[in-house]
Amino acid sequence: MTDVADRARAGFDREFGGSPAGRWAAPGRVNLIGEHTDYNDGFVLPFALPLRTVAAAGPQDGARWTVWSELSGETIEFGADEVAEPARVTGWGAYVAGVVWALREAGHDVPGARLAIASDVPLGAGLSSSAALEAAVMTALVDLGGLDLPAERQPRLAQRAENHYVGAPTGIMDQSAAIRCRDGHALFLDCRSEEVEHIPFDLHGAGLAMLVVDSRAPHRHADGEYAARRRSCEAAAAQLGVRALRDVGVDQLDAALARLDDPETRRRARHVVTEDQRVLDTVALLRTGRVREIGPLLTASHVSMRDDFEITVPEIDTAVEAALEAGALGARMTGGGFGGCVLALVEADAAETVASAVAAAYADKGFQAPAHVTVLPAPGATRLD
Ligand code: GAF
Repeated sequence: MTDVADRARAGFDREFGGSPAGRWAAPGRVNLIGEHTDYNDGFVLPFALPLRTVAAAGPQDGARWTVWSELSGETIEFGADEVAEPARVTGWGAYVAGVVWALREAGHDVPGARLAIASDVPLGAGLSSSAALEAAVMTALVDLGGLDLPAERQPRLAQRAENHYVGAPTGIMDQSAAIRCRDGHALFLDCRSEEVEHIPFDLHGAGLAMLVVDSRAPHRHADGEYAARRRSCEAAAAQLGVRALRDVGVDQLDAALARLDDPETRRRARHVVTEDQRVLDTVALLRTGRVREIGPLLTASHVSMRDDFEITVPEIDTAVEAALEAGALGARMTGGGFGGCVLALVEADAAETVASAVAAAYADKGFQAPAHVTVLPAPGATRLD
């Protein structure tokens, strides 16, 4: 397949004629650690993937947007009416229309545009293809229109597009990763203040590799379960009289849990509070270059997601167990759960052995064969030309 940026340009030329004014790329992400902490005002540590979505864009008169996507092969068109209120555009176009809606809601004079979208970020694998699309479109429109919207304020608007236009109650992690990540670094984000610190994450220098295994597990009611987890966390915070679970420290955890009478709510709260601490511990190790030592934190995060937050599925648990048995230093599911990908931190020369062990464990259980790739932290959204 040709390069994704070339495909976006070719799509623009074929659909609209001529050259785009520019091309903007935004990546998919994996989350190193800090799962379901973002909507609890907590901490996350994602990094960008080398897999990207590219928008080739050019101006169009008036408040009109025409968008071609290579994934569906369709061209859709919408105007001011469709972005006056949420959910008027549906399907993949909702992510694009949602960005226009959120920008306009925030008072920006969004330029009419033609956009051709191509992507290497697989859909449905939990690698945030939707945030990559939102970020590519947002950065394109901001630049085309010369809008006064610095990168640090863009994730909140992209999240609003997803929450209110598309209707998915996600946190701010994925949009932040797509927009704010840096090459070679993980993004340590405080989801309350939106302050970031770029944490060097030199896998290569440590003789390590990050294996990403696509579990290929069918998503089982992921949307409803995600919303239910969010409600449990909000209920726990309300019962504890705090703004969000972020305000409960691990040293206060036992006392806090004793005040929650529902066992399920207790488990959900314990995951979030301990997960925030695991992010802080991971950051502390990475700040001093102790990459190898983060493995047990990754595995502890998985156990917490499996037993307390209850968002893993058999394929995912099988992949984690097989990776650890084959010598991974740590392994965990990454992303919202109920499918998606597993991360395994491995010695650089052991990646293929670990991947084969996961594939063998899958075959034993009769699961659909997994896919795998090794990745290094890549840059966030950028203008290509
Ligand atoms: C999904 C959501 F989009 C994120 O906001 C985050 O909550 C994640 O699940 C879980 O950590 O990717």
